[in-house]
Amino acid sequence: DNGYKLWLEYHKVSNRQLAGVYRQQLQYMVFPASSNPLKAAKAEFLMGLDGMLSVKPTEVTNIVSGQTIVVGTPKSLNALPISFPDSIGNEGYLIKTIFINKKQCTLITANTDVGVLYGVFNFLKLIQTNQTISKLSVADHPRLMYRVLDHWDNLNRTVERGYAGSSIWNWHKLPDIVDQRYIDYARANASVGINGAVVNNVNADALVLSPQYLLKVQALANVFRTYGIRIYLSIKFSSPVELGGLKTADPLEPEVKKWWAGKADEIYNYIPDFGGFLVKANSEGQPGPQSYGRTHADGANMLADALAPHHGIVMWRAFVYDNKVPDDRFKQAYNEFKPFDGKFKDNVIVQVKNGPIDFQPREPFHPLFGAMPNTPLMMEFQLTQEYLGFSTHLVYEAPLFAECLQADSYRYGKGSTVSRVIKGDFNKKLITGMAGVANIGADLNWCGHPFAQANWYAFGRMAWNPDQSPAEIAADWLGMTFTNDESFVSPVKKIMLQSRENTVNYMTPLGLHHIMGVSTHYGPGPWVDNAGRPDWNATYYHRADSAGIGFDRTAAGSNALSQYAPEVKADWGNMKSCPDEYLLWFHHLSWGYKMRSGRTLWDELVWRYYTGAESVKQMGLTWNKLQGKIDPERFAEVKQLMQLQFKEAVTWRDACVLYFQSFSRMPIAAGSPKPEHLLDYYKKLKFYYVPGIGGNNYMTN
Ligand code: BDP
Repeated sequence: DNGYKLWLEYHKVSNRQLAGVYRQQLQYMVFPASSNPLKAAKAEFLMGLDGMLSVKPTEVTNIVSGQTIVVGTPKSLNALPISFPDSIGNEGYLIKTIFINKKQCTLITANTDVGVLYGVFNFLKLIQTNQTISKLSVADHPRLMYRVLDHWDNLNRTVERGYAGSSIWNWHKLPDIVDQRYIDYARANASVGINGAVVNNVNADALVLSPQYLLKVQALANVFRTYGIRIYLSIKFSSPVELGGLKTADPLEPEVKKWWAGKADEIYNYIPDFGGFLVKANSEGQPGPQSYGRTHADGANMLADALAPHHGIVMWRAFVYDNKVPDDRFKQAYNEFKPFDGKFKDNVIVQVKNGPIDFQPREPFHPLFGAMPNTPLMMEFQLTQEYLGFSTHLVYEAPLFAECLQADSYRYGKGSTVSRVIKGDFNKKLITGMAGVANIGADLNWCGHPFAQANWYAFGRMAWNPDQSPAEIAADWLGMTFTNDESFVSPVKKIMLQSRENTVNYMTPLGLHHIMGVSTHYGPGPWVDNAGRPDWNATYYHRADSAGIGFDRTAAGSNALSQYAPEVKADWGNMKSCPDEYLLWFHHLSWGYKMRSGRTLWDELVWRYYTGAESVKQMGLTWNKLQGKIDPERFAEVKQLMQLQFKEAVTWRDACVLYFQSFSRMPIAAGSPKPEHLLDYYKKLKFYYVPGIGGNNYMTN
């Protein structure tokens, strides 16, 4: 098994008795399908049942018997005497055991065709995870409107921060060749409710808006539409100059506004349901409104005006930093965006990374969440493992997502979690959304590491409902992807749930951050102090010296904590109440500082590094015992990956412990294996040609 089928394996139901019960309940079906989404839903339904049960329900147009499955919208099923609920919205669905003409049937219904598709995927999931289907009453709907994958894919098919091969979009062959992969991609997305895809890198090439490329984009949009997915493009703010030959891209210039309005009209000619633009402006060298003395609001609103007649949106990124905040990069996005609260047009959503720096293994939630009551904020998570060991390390990210989503911003009193903020609980007028930077490439198994697929899956589930539990999602994913055998699911679920904490421990324990190798972000680089800019250096973030370690962000330091609500500021600002997990994010502490555990800070740091690496070893031992429970290909692949991960975790541990020891001058606790090499060895390690920035050269190695 090469993993290509993702969680849509539809493997045989191995419990024969259960399979018999399912077959019994699936003898007939009423499934009229005239639209593309309904046809896709029906094809999926039949494929799933065939795979799992080798059964094909007899198609009927009326209820002739019980054991009939009835699938459709009020419109497509209008011939049947069914009372439909109307509370499930446009994308919600209902799966319910009902009686029609006194015969017991299973109804899968929704108000829209795409809702039916979601219902079908969820019905199949019940069988995939061996649930009973005899007394069903499942009603569900998405809590967020825009559930979008952001591909950082360049037009030359390199993928910025992509670790799963080249881009799946074959721009060269598009629009003539429509690869089956595009369809399978769309199926996978629809199965978890993802309804948008930004197909090109945020560091955008203006070329993507040329007629030649719009035709290619149109071909993808035509595939996606069937599966309820809208296509979006990242745009380069200076496109009017580069593509349109104008002298300026100043958003307040009438000719610039006209150019964008014309471009929007042109795009909608090709793609009537085009989603809109994603914009990275005035960040990491990208052009933006500030290049012309204008503001983020000026830039975003100008584009919003161009898209509004067509119902498109602008996703304007808050990931901005340059040298403007000399004391702390942490503070820049808040400083730049907070003053514009309420100043953005209704179809603008500000896309904010989960944390204030950049997708670190652990970050506190971004202070903008809750701080802009009149502005829609879209969560941006990173699925691709830029700072989490690329596609070599098993890191299940749902716990990272949940930690951020369930964090309390206190902005509207106790219980105003980030999840509630992004769901628009405190301002019902706002549009809502979540974006995930995709971890998908042309590798056979899509994501590089078989377990990285779980992050794509979990992202979709949590974009649909940000409050879902990582444990439940992991269990579903394992059952659908590998097997429902509890003797496999139970230990592997534990591995998954523990995996992110392991990685935090062997990379950046106790609130350390951004100490990876410069630019590529691969491997340890806590010693990096000569990058192009101060805030690209690891030393800027950890501030280790002979007295101690950590970034003081209290009032005595950069005071970044003042960007949070008073409750959060008080909690994290006091080293006694600040959780260990965030300690060095906010405090510079002496090496001898007494931790909650009773250990000194130095001993605790070392202990975490060792525990992290040790847990990877344990994970590997657990995995090895599971041989025979899943297919040999994926078993062997994961086994090797875990061995490599352990090797790399040890490198991380030894490099960091030795480096920090050069400041603390304290010993590694007795009993721990000594690092194999001297610090200098780790400093000199070179990782040639590791995947990195791809075709963009705004940063150099
Ligand atoms: C950082 C990446 C860089 C991206 C940037 C972004 O290192 O490659 O372009 O984020 O989000 O994480 O724009």
